Amino acid sequence: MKYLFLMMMLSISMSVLSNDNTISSTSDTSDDILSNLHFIGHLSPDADSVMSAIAAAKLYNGVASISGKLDSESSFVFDFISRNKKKGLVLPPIVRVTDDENKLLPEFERGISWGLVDCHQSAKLPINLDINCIQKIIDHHSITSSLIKNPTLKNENIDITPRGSTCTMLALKFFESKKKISPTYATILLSGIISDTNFLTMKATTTDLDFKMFECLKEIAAIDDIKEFAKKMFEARTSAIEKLSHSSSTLNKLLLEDYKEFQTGNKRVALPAVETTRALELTQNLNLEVNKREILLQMKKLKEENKLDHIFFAVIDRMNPKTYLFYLDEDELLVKESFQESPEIFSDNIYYIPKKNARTSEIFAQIEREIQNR
Ligand SMILES: [Mn+2]
Repeated sequence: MKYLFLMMMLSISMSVLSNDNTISSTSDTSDDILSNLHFIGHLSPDADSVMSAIAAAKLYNGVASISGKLDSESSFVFDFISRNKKKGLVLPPIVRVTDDENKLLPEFERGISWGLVDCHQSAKLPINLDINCIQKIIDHHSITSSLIKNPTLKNENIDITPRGSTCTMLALKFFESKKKISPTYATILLSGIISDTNFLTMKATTTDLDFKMFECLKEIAAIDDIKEFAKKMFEARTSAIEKLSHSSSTLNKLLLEDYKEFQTGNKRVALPAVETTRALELTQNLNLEVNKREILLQMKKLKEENKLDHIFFAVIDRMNPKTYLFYLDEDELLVKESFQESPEIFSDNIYYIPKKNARTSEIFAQIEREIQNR
């Protein structure tokens, strides 16, 4: 019965796939060059990049790798798998290939062929990773001009298709290849989808295929209460973030938790952000005088060190999308004018943006429009 349901779901998703305009090739070649690839996601990994590296390694007989420290959501998923051994879940292997400075360890610098998941830009990879050794790319982010240029990377080995998560793309590839997905790998793939689509609530990026793959995987995974699972995953991230906010000596790490820089015209803008299920509580804590002073000091430091024109720090709520935006004095006018339609001062140097589905990219788009209008 379950199998029949899966096949039904899959035939629906196949028709969706053939009707939309993906830029990718869906046939995966079985070149020699593709055997034993090390699959790797972006630096500062999130659950989607970790889980898609694990899934791709399974699907293509490669090695799952991680650049940087395991994030708190992925670590929750690994704990969940370990706790559910009796249900047949088995912890999949993954190798950390970088040191604490985010550089590839010497043994991974040469003689390794890489498969990229969840990213297609060299700026998001360890600085000493040779891009000429990248032989495959699977990414759900919209294609940018900074797509890696490697003459030996064949077009048919690049799949960049806008989806809610890379795990959605890999789930489809599993089903298409008719390889069996075990409950462990269904859990792995589900976790990536849950994290990147914010449990399928991220309207701007979540596609029909994300919903369909989610349903198919849910049938296979050994998770009793998927909603509770998602909630606990987000809680794990929230507690890790809150821990960093408890002492002024770790507040700088909070800014580096998800640090992103953007270029607009000749202006360089950084928008570090944290996503939490308790954004108001976190912001109230960060608004305490000693904490706020430290946050603003660290922002100034980053601005100088990275030669930025502007820097903002966003605390984003995952459950009821809204954002608290920290800004430096000199950017007060820019922020005010960027968010004219819903301005609200939470406190000095903190703006409250009651916007649905706030993401760093949307916040940046608002600021970028204002910078360009100046
Ligand atoms: Mn992703």
